[in-house]
Amino acid sequence: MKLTKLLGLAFGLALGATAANAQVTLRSADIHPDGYPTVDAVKYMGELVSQRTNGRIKIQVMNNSVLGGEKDTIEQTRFGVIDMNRVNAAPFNNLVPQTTVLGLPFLFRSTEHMHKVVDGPIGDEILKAFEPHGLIGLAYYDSGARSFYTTKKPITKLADLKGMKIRVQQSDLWIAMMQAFGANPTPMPMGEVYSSLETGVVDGAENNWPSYESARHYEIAKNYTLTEHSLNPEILVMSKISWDKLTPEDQKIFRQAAKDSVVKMRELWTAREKTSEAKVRAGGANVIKVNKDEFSAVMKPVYDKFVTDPKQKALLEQIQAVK
Ligand code: BDP
Repeated sequence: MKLTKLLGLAFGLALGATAANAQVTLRSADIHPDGYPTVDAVKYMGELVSQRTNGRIKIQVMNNSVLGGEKDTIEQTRFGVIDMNRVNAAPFNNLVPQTTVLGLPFLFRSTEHMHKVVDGPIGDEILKAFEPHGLIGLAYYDSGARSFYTTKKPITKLADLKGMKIRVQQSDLWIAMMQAFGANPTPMPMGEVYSSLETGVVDGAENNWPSYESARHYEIAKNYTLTEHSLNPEILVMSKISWDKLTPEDQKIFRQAAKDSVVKMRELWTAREKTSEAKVRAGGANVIKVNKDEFSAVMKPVYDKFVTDPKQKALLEQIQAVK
């Protein structure tokens, strides 16, 4: 063998060795502040990945919307600018229509029902549907029940929503849902909601206890009406571009660590729902109970609009059949 060839071989080996031992840090986006359960769950996943790859791969959670609103970070994740992203299911609806069923109003009977669906074959099928769109679906995280909150007029019955300007997530499903409730939907990213409530651009919004609290919306929108109209989960995804750079062994480690982080997330979530509720009540929130049947009774147009093709119908029926 010629010396140059030998040298080349040695160089190649050295490169290979460095590549295998090299440290990689993957960036994961989240809009929530420090200490929010989704942020801590992905950090926990990062610890597991780091342990299981002997420190070769780390995950850095870039939260607090530093990488942008959810719609924008989803695009950046598809193009590999961001490696991972924890986003609510809603901003995925227009891109991955299979996610739409998860947000349908009054669909899940309970958190247990939702868990059974996302933990089983239906959940897997929906996660697989991300791949043609440049994303790898890794896990579902809890997001509790979403309820309305308003700055001025409290919602005590369905008729109160008539004509109210309500902020929604950027999803056609959510726009249609608000219209069916009789409200005037205003889609915008979460980061703009506080000032929109403050300046009267919107009369209200809707979210779970922890977001209502952590985004400090309860300070300006004091009426929290327990409609609990959706249990739409959070979804953790990875850029397919970043995914394809992992070895099959590392991909397995990622899948397992994501799965393990779900267990952690559920513990964190249950605790946080309680502390957030206590905090907003202590902060003077006016918590209102309503007759939920009155609200669910007007949701048929939403189902008619979004559960149209046979595949969506089958998916919905499977979800409803889960005991
Ligand atoms: C929160 C979700 C977050 C969404 C936010 C919203 O955790 O991903 O961005 O709602 O309403 O519950 O935009």
